[in-house]
Amino acid sequence: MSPLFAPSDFADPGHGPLYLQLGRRIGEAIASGALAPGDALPSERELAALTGLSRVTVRKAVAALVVSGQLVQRRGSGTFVASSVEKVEQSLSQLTSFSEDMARRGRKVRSVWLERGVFAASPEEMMALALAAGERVARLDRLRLADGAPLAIERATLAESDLPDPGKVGASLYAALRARGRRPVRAVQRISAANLGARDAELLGVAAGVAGLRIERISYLDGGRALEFTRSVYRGDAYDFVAELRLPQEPEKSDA
Ligand code: 16G
Repeated sequence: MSPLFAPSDFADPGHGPLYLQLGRRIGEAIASGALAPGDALPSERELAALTGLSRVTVRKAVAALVVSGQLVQRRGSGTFVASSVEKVEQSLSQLTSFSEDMARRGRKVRSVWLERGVFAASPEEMMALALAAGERVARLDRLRLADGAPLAIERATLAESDLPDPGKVGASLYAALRARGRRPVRAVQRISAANLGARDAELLGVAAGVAGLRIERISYLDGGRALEFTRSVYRGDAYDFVAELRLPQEPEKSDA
């Protein structure tokens, strides 16, 4: 890797501040594949020695690439080239599950359970699911991966009466609900921008503070009752949500 960081070209002030020159060189190495996703970057001290630049300059260059999402820092183990993910184009007009969406694309789903159990409902959960006082809820928090790449963290809540034993849910929540005769038929989804906090970013394999999408879904049963309240954080670089828009129907003009 060392020829990438040979000191010779860094002295030319015509190429802008030194930290930008180094950042550019690392960015180019990632773009050309000379540095592959998951590769470890030399330590700050090693980079300074290889390039002849000061550690302050090296630190500034690395920090800028972490903020732009090209590098990730893992506490205690160093700095790595961020894993690139294939973008998922997701329609906003179909009520589908993560498992169905990925199966349709031929991608292999895996989930890591972060929390699963029955708890007292929070005021927000009570409101969203229109629960009676004292009703308990099943919570299922998962990190969701496709072909090994973490894409989203989903935190689902349902009334305990709709899902008394969350421990029995297997790979798909919607499959488990269907098996209980509770299939959501309609959902309202709210999407907003979010900068990822440290814990969510670490789970998703990106730098803290990078852009993500916060999604809230309330899904309803045939009859109109709210069934599922899910708060998710999606990787901003992994998803394109697509909505089809049509002209509103003009009211018919009468000749009178
Ligand atoms: C989707 C839904 C989520 C639902 C999950 C079920 C969004 C933003 N979220 O990811 O609300 O709980 O599917 O997936 O679309 P599963 O059946 O694979 O567990």
